Amino acid sequence: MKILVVNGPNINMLGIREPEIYGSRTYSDLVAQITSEAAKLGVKVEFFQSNHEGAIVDKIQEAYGKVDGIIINPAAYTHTSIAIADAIKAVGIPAVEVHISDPDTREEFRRVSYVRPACIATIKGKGFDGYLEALRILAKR
Ligand code: CA2
Repeated sequence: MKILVVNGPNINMLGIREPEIYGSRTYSDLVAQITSEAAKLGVKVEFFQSNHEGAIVDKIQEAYGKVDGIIINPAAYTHTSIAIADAIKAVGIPAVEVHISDPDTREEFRRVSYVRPACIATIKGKGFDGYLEALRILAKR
């Protein structure tokens, strides 16, 4: 089983600022934590982080027929991107939306998620553990 883990804009900056919202661990720490959980579950993982909407759409399309599940934190594109939502629907790969913080309890503009209806589950507000939960959900399928 292979899972693609997609992270959107500024996730590569984790740990650098706003530790009160996103914690003090870095993107490399996140990759290490998911890699370790995946090994325990016997799942292969591929990581992709981009600050560009089109690159994320391209990556999701490339996953068609090659990947069994997608974990996606679209970051700010969550609240704006119909293109990413459409790409998830187009490939038909089960996807889990993950957010480190809980966007529904923050500013009004973070309360909409275009991606949510395209996903089988949403995990929010659980920090990095949310990605591990998403991995377990997809591994069980
Ligand atoms: O809580 C999440 O995981 C978010 O997807 C993170 C996004 C935000 O736009 C979403 O509303 C919720 C932000 C990604 C990281 O942004 C940083 C900001 C400052 C310092 C480091 C990262």
